[in-house]
Formats: sequence, structure tokens, C-alpha cells
Amino acid sequence: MSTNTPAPLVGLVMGSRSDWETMQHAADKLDALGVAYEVKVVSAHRTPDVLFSYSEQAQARGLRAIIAGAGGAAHLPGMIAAKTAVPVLGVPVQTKALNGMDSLLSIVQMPAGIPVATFAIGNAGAANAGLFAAALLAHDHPAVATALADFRAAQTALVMQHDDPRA
Ligand code: RP5
Repeated sequence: MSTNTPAPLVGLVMGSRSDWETMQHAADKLDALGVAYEVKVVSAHRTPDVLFSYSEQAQARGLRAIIAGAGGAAHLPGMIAAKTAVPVLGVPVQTKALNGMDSLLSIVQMPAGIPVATFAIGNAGAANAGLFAAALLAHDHPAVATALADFRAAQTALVMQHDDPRA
């Protein structure tokens, strides 16, 4: 590993390799904004001990946000939040059986005291979780703040350049 690799500030975790198709949209945004992150499969149900150790070590390892995506009985974000003070951003993965409503409700309905910031189901939620993580970091990382402002300005310009839907 290169010694120039920056230490990750964001943990991008998911319950299964099958979640990557969705969660790569968070990675794309973090890449675009120059946010250092790591990617790992951590399953609440299949690797619970990994979930505990990952969560317990997150803050000391320098993570400042954890984006956690899961589908179905999506306990991953809530369980991570239960084990760390690092802010957890939950992404409900769109399931085949229930179209992601199961994932959404599993993540969003946290009991008072252990918050998870919950995003939209699927790709849009993953992308917005990446953007939100960057926004959390922006105050202490001016380069990220600039990249985020540039992204938003470019997005606005693109919409205005193509504001006739028939063209
Ligand atoms: C959850 O179960 C994962 O987050 C995934 O969305 C879902 C299905 O996992 P696989 O059976 O595809 O591995 O834990």
C-alpha cells in the first residue's frame, strides 16, 4: 500500500457484496469530491463480531462518518450506531421482495436515543449519503467544501442549460 494513501475519513459499509451495485453511487460521489474512504462488507447477521469490532474501532481509526447500506431486515446501520458515536448514515437497499420498503422501515424506525440519518431507498439515497458525508466533513476540510460547492454549481448550470425538456 502506498504511504501517500490518505487515511479514510468515511467508512462505506454494506451488508452484502450484492449491495455494491447500489452503494457504488455513494463511492462515486466521495471519489468526485476527493473524500478519502474505505469500503467493506460488514453483515449484522452473518458477521456480527466484525460489526462490533469495526464499530468500536471506528472513531479511534479516524472515521468521521459511516455510510451503511443494507437491505431486507436491515439492522446494520442501527447496530453500528449502537456501538459508535460516529454519525451513521443509513441507506435502504432496494429489495426484490418488497421493493425496499422493508429496508427503509428497518433503518428509519430507530428508538429515541440512537439516531441513524436515513436516506432514500436505492441509488438516490446512496448518492445523497455520499454528498451528506462530504457536507459533514466540509467545515474541517476546505478542499471538500470547495469540491462540494463546485459540484452544486455545476449541477445547477446543467439544469439551466437544458431547461426545455423537449430539446
Ligand atoms: C442484507 O441482506 C444485505 O444488506 C443485502 O441487502 C440482503 C441480501 O443479501 P444477499 O443474500 O444478497 O447476500 O443483509
